[in-house]
This record gives sequence, C-alpha cells and structure tokens, in this order.
Amino acid sequence: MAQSLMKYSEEELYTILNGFEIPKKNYTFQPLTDGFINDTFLVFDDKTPLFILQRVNHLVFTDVHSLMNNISHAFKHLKSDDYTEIILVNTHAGKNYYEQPEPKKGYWRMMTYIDGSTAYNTTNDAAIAFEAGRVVGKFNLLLQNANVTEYIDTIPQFHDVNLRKKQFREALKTADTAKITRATNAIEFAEKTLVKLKSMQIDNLPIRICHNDTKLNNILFSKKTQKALCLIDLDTLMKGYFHYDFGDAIRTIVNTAAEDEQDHSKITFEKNLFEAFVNGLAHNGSFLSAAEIAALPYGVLLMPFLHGIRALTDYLNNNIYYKVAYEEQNLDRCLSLFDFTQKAINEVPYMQQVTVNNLVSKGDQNF
Ligand code: GN1
Ligand code: MG
Repeated sequence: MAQSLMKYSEEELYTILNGFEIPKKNYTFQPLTDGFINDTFLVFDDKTPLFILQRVNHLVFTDVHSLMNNISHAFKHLKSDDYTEIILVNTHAGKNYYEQPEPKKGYWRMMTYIDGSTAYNTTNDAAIAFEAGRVVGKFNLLLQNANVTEYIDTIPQFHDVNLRKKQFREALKTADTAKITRATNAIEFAEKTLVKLKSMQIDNLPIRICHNDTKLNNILFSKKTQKALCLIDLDTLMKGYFHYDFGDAIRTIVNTAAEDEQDHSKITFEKNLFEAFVNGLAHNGSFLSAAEIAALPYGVLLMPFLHGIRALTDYLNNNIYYKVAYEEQNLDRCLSLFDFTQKAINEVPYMQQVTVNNLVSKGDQNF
C-alpha cells in the first residue's frame, strides 16, 4: 500500500483528477493494491467511495487509446436489468482517458465505483461459484453480437500458447543458471504439458469479444444479496474464445488456495464449485455452440498453464513484467499454477461429463 502512495503525491493525484469532468470537491484517495499491472486508487467524497482512478500501465498496454475504445464499445452492449453498468468519466476534452504530460508520462482513466460491492480472491461457497458462472455467461451473451472488427487486439496473441512457448524458450537461453536449476521441475512440466495441450487443441471455434481475464476477483458481487453484479478490469477485452473466459474463472474458483500458494496440498479442484459454476453458466449459456462446449475442459487446462508459463518466463527474465513482492514470487506462482494444471488434467473426463450434461441441450447431445 505505502509503496503506491509513495509513487504518487496527493498533489499529483489531484492534478490528474482535475482533468476529469467531475464536481469540484475535497476528494481523498485510497490505493488498491491487488492488481499486478496497473496502479489503482479509490476516490472518496468524505466517507463515500465514488470513483476508481487508474493509471494504465502503458509498458504492458502500449496502445491505451485502442484499449479505451475497446472498453467503451463494449460498455454499449453491457446493459441489462441483471448486469450493473459501469460508466467511464470523460476528461474536460471529452476523452475517455487523461494523458499526464512528461516527465511522468502516464495514462489515467476514471470510472464509477459500484458502492455496496465486493470481490473475492477465492471462495468455498457454491452460491458464489454459481453466480460467477451466471455473470460470465451474461457478459459473453451481451457481447455475442459485438462487431469483432471494431475491437483492436491490444495485446496480440495474449492467450496464444505458441507465443508463450516461444517467449519461454527465449528466456531459457539468457536466464541465470542458478534460476534454471531452481526451476527444473517447472521447466520439465512446461515442456511436457505443451505437448499435451497441442494434442487436445480444438479448431473451428467462433471468435468472440471476450474479457480474457475472468479470475474471480474481477467479478463484483453485491455485499447485501451476494448476487454477481458485473465484471471489472476490462483491459484485456478483445478477440478470444469462450474457453478462455471459462478456464480463467474456473482456475480461480475450483482452486480454493491463493494463486501463489506454496503448500500444494492446499491446491484443490473442488467438484461442487465446478458444478455450481457450470449450472450458473447454463442460465445464460444458450449462445454456446457444441464445439465451444467441447473445448471447455481444454480451457481449464490452458488458462492456468498459460499463466504459469508466463510467470516462469518472467522469473527467468528477472521479473520484468509482473510486479513482485519478493524475488521468487513468480516461480511460486508458476509452481502453484502448474500444480493446479495437473489437478485439472486429472479431471478432464469428469469435466467433459459435467459440461456436456449441463450445457448441451438434450436434442444436441450426439455431436
Ligand atoms: C495480470 O494485473 P492484473 O491482476 O489485472 C494479468 C492477468 C493475470 C493476472 C494474475 C495484462 O492481471 O492476465 O490473470 O495478472 N494481466 C495482464 O495472474 O498480463
Ligand atoms: Mg487485468
């Protein structure tokens, strides 16, 4: 927390805030430190949180203009009685982000804060898993008619396993030998699983506009009713496949341990949470094709594996991408994500059965 506050003075944050079209008041700031990429502040009017003010990391998202346009295109679709709307606040110049001038170049955006909402890093509650499935389905349902050509791939090949393989192999060439030794098991698992995933790949899936980062803590829930309200952190909203959104949510829900849990006995694949998520998804899942449903178990292996190999690559590259709290954190995240990947591999037949039984309409089950 203190780290973020030190990076930006109150005065600096005020100057940025003044760039946006909001009433002049004595706002206060509170840093939110959960993300690995952006710098985020909650803006209060007295005791009431009103806005999220966020600096988009332009070293990761090099095309902030397109990123913001992707989000504002999507917001036009994300309107429904059972989906809470988030509104972007414009700058005085009518833009959806504020450009902080040199020398501290930065790109800032502001949006409404949903009061009475909360997010969870993990859950043991099947009702939360159900709600998560329902809202991830709703998000994709509302975006099913989005014009994919309007959206820019702000991180091209974000979930492309071949790109991640290439980056991993490049990192191996230059990495410190002590690090390679410490990561031996992870490196072996990566090589083995790359082969496995290749053999499972499913072609001819429809390209959709997806969230691409649907981990549980990117879902807002009502504190009062426990209903899922909406998805947040739409930075990675761009073209993708539905199994990306499915797999990323599942990896953070059916595993009740933290993403960098070092005690692997705590890493779980909770079947009741998997079934609850799938049941929630079934409420809004009519848009899914049989091929997309068949790809869901693959998505549950792919997503934790991709995050794991990216964390491993970053570890070998001396932590240049993710913010880390300690030197070995990327390796711990990788080992934990790989452990979950293996647990998910063991459950493929089970996942096939549950997804087909609950998502494929009875007349279509002979695909
Ligand atoms: C990064 O910063 P955050 O938490 O929004 C990453 C996601 C990962 C996540 C945690 C652009 O997101 O893909 O799920 O860390 N975002 C990007 O593993 O790389
Ligand atoms: Mg994110």
